[in-house]
Amino acid sequence: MTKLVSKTKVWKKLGEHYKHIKDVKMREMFEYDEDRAKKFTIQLENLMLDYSKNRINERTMKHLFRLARDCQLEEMIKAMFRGDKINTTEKRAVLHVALRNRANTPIMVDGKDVMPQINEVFAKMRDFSEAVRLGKFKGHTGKKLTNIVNIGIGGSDLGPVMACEALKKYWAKDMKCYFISNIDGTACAEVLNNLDPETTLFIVSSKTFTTIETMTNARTCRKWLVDALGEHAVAKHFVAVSTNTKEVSKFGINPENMFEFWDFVGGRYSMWSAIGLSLALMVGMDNFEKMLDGAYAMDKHFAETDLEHNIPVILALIGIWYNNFFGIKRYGVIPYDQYLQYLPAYLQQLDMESNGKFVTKDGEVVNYSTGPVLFGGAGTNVQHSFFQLIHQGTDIVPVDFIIPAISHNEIGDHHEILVANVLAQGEALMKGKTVKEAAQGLTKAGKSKEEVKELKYFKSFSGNRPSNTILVKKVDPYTLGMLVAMYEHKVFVQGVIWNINSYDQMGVELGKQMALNILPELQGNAEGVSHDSSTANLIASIKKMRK
Ligand code: G6Q
Repeated sequence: MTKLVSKTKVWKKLGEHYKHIKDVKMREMFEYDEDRAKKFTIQLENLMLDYSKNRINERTMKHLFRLARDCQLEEMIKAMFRGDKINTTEKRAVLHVALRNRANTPIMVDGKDVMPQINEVFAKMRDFSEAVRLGKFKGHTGKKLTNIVNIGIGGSDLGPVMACEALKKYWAKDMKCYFISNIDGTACAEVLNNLDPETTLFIVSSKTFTTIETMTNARTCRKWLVDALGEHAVAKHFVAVSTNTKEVSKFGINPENMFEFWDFVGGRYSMWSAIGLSLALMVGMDNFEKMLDGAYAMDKHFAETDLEHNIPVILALIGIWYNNFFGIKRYGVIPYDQYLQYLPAYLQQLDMESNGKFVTKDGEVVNYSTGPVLFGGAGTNVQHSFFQLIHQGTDIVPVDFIIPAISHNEIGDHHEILVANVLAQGEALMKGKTVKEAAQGLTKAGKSKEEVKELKYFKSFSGNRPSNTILVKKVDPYTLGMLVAMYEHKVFVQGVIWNINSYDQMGVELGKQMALNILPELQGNAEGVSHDSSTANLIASIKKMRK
């Protein structure tokens, strides 16, 4: 039996329903229904989702919940939390939720409870991070380790980068953290230039411990340290986070200084594991655990709340509505909080690597679009760059606005201005400005009749552009945990509906393999690798320029 969701009855119903709603203005829906905001707002503790500024009505949501049920979403949620091997291509459980299973109830994989090993690693992270923070675990020359450098890429980088920045206010005052990810030597050079080897601790974060970028960067950093302090210094300045003990030892890191994680934690879902060691060092294990508590609250909400009141489910279904029925294949995330500036980059990997798939779990090519292009940046900055297109471009771009009610830095009226802006953006996108209103505005501003005629179209806004507003009290560790878990589950729900495996990433492999073929050619000792004429010409030109 085919598992193409596009062949279901409810999919067709949604298609029919789309025809009725596509020309309806949200502005009018708000005018006709005083309770609209109330109806389409949902709150979990200090996180509130207002999804009323979407091109939906109650019927839309009813059909979408039916769609979710028909796709066995409720069963699939249970399967993930139970530890079933829902990563079908790699035959793995998907258990980032076990890392924040604060109730510590057993979760079984292959007949074994995974919780004891998770707790053991957290205890080791606590001991180590406290020892470093208190200056008990010192560098080779007896100095306190105050510079933390995480070496990792993709899922072993983006989470720690994002979370460390998000929780900067909680950093130990005398410590700083740095991230080296790109293979470009500049990434290493620019970090190492500023550091003193005696006070620097490197964390080599790599699930496989074979990733070329990370291992090359790690070797460069190792050499830098050994050149300054000698071979014996490595034990005090290098730790590893990995699943691969053998490779860690080979690199010269004592397995005692290795923090383990497991196959059931996907790279882009791993910031909750020891991959978050840089964060634990910077903010302390208590704060790290508060982040886990927040994620756990969202997990419980996701697993235990009916679909109609379930925040990640609602976000996911609205995304499907735009993607598959309006044909909108892009989506923006705009946090109005400087500390969350790297959240869009983090979510870009989470969403696009998880749901950028064209084959269903059953190996059938889909005939509907799956994951959208996700982009974003911090507000208000983005208002001064790509928001022009979001307001007046020909393409509709649904956005999520994220805003904390309270700032960590209440300086003058900065935060009030920030909040006023995010609210104004949502309202402006929804309402727009008709040509008539634009003309009236110009007349009121004293423009001549000719000027009004000339400018009224340029000054008009079609409106009816959707946004979600996610309001939180403050960006603290708990809230960050809630927010990230919310998006993880949203991605899960969409993957279930599209019937794709959100937990592999085979699409990144082809380019990697081809790079391995090209490398010896650039180094001048290649034999008979054939390329298209463009690639061959580029290789030749690079060699020529270097001469
Ligand atoms: C994430 C991906 C990918 C991965 C990196 C780093 O889900 O699998 O981004 O995290 O390729 O891999 P290693 O941790 O094995 O170095």
